[in-house]
Amino acid sequence: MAAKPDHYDGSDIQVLEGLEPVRKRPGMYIGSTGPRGLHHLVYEVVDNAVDEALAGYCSHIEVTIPPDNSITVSDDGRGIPVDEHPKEKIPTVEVVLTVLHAGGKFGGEGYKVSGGLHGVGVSVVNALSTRVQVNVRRDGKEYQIAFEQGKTCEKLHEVGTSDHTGTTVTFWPDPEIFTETTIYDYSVLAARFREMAFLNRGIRIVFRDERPEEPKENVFHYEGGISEFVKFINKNKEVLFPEPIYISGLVGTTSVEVAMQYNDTYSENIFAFVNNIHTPDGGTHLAGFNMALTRVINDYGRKHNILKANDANLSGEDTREGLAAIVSVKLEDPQFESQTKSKLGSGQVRGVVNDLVKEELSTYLEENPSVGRTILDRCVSAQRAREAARKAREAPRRK
Ligand code: 28F
Repeated sequence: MAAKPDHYDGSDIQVLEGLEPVRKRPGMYIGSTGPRGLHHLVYEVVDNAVDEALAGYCSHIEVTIPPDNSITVSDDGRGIPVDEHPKEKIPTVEVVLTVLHAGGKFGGEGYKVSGGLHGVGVSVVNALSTRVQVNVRRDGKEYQIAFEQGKTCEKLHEVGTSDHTGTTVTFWPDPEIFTETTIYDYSVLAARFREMAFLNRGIRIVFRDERPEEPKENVFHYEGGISEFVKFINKNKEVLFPEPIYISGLVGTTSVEVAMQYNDTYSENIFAFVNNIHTPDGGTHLAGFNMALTRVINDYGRKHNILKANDANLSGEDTREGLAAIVSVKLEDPQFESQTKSKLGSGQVRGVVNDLVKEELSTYLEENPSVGRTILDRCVSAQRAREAARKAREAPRRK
């Protein structure tokens, strides 16, 4: 007879409460129960497959919308473990699906690069679905387990043998929760899957819509990663040099990737991400990039006498005009500034990105003087145009 626990810790309480809190306040977990929340459910499941890919065990992810109102995500990873969970005495896969935040990585084997929900876990999807069915291919067998509104309705059982491994999750969003709509928008999902493929070079996401109205299929796979992302942004524009500049580095457990390429427009298209989450309000990663960019371009201009001694320094705006760039950082336990998690607050990232970009970009320009020259000319002309516009605004109005 196991000794009665004389204390309950967080996870016990979580198991006791089950997933009721999620159904009571879904907005707390998925932001909203409108279309955005509906799509977040898919991102949460796909993110777990992407995590398995980033851990190096999966390369192929398939997302299918069958004619009924479900959605299926499949990967060729190791398969969620089915052994009995040491503490909960039920299969691990059942713990992952029924205990809040249980899907997090065990041990130090990499960290969860979560998506828009910031890794609340697939148990949230379970709570907000009328049915979830999970098939695990592992140890030469295929297992199945199913849930209704987060509660196990079919215990784990073998359904056959399998010569490959992986996980498949099919879920039917609950119309009691998603009262506005439970119909998926293909283009919204496709845009996010394309972004995930750009941000995680090499992964392949096959997306199929089998609904009769408009059956279609897209494959998102970019070996060039964020350099291809920048080319995609510059697709219909004239670019100042053919290949985006690519910078990457790993400082401790923080990985930094930057791709940048100037085009001939006056707009600035710089997008920053943390663990694959878009941070529209920027933050320390973007600040580190902007600081380094302006510093390196000014230093290069001075060193090669393109900026004369009495020329004013180029401003941040001058150096970002016409720039398409992706700044993507991946780190453990990122600190966000705002509740909407749209701005990165982690202080040390600013210095990490700044040092890396300063080092790598200045080396790149020294090794590619024609690109260096082109960028300086572009920024100096931006500065002159801004200066002329300022003078025109300040000129006394003629009578
Ligand atoms: C269709 C969505 O969810 N794929 C997943 C894995 C693989 C492992 C795992 C997932 C370890 C114990 C917490 C397998 N073998 N696709 C997915 N693939 N979760 S989710 O482990 C879960 C953690 O519980 C896995 C060895 N280590 C990890």
